[in-house]
Amino acid sequence: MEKADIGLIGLAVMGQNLVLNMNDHGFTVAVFNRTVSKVDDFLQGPAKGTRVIGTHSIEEFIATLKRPRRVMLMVKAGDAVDEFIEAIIPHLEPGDIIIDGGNSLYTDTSRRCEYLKTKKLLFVGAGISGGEVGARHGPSIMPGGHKEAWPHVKPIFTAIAAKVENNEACCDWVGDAGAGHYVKMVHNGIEYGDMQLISEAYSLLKEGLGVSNEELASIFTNWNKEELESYLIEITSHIFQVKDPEGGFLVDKVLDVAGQKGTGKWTVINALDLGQPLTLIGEAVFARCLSALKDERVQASKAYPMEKKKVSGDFRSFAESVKHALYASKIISYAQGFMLMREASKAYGWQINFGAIALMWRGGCIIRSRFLGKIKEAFDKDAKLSNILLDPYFQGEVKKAEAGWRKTVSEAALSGIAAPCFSSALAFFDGFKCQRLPANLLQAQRDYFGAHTYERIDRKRGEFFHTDWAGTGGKASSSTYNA
Ligand code: 2AM
Repeated sequence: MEKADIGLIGLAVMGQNLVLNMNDHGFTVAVFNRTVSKVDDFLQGPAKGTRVIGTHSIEEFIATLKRPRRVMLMVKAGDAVDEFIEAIIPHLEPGDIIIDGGNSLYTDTSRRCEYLKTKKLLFVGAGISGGEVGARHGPSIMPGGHKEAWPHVKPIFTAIAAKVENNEACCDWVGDAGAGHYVKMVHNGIEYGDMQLISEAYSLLKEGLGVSNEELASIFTNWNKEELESYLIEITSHIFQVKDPEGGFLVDKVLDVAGQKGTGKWTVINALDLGQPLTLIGEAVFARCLSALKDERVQASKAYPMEKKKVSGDFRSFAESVKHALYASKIISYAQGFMLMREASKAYGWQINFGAIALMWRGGCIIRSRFLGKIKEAFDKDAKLSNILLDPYFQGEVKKAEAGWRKTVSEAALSGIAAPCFSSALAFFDGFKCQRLPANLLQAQRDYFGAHTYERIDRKRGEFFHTDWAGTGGKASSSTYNA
């Protein structure tokens, strides 16, 4: 009997589509599922006429695999992954490989890596993005874990992944332990930021300038031919054109309450844990939270009525400014995202390959864009690049967009249109490029009430001083406060 190149457990849509994608690329795949009847449904349905091998027990499944055995799990994140790992371990031999392609939390992946090492098995946690269509025709795949497994997984993953210029696959080794699933989580966080930025541009054009849906579609179509070219800009231009069968445009009928499944939140929690200023994604998560307070917002809009004030300046030049604000803010968001991943790589000892991340996100996934090609180029030029904002190309881009960005943020403030991500991106930029922040005063306050000490600009770093500020002229007594 023909042996399978890889086995896949979990025949929900993502699993099925990955199997069909592997089959298209010449790999023989064995499949198994907890509810065994789904194996036959799959073989008689979507997999009919393919070389896919259906199996009806774990024993039969494992027996069909070539060695080293490659077992990919596409099951629900959480306990189901651990349960299947336990179920297959007794049937595996040292050097066999388990791949988790589900939406696992990176900390679980790191834990499983350590555990499976004790069993002499190799483990790969692969973040997979692109949804059902991506899985079928070319997803972005972000694998991490035990690097010894990579040569055995690489031919399959690079064959089925999305391809960009020069037929480069949107899949490369990310780093050790939970790095693959971590990078997928940050991808989702960045997606939150990109979507909110687009929504702020929409709001300023619509509320501030009174642009119609037809004009919005045309503006976004044009933006999609330039540096902002991306999947999200493209689908946005389509959304503006869709009519409601009951009349008018569908986008105008959609309730302004955004849901979330939590990956943005987890990214921001991790940024707080690592002390990284991931302000833009933070604002994007909070913007969704604010949108959910619909009833309170309706009440508050009556308490604070505001005369609708159009932004100043002509249509064309303001639309151009908004484009610049969107582009510059996007650069800030990615700079912050890469700062976070750099810190995670250091803190968790993961050896993350940053150029590879830009390549993996370049195609196949929701945030795919021309822009990520430029980030890839920046890391190709300088693999040790400390910050995207210090790359000469992006410096030039930010400088070109800066005036329009500032104009947009000030017009938003003057006309009372919320633009939290545009504004916080600018605040971050101004802080990041500021040689001397007012943190001297803040640290003085900390020393005043809490004797937290301070360093001096005229002494070497690491030397700490404390002053009895009240005793040297300050009026309030430090003993009054006990913060
Ligand atoms: P099922 O078809 O038997 O429900 C996505 O939900 C995939 O994960 C499906 O293949 C599903 O199997 C599987 N799955 C969900 N929960 C599971 C569990 N607790 N144990 C094993 N497989 C599970």
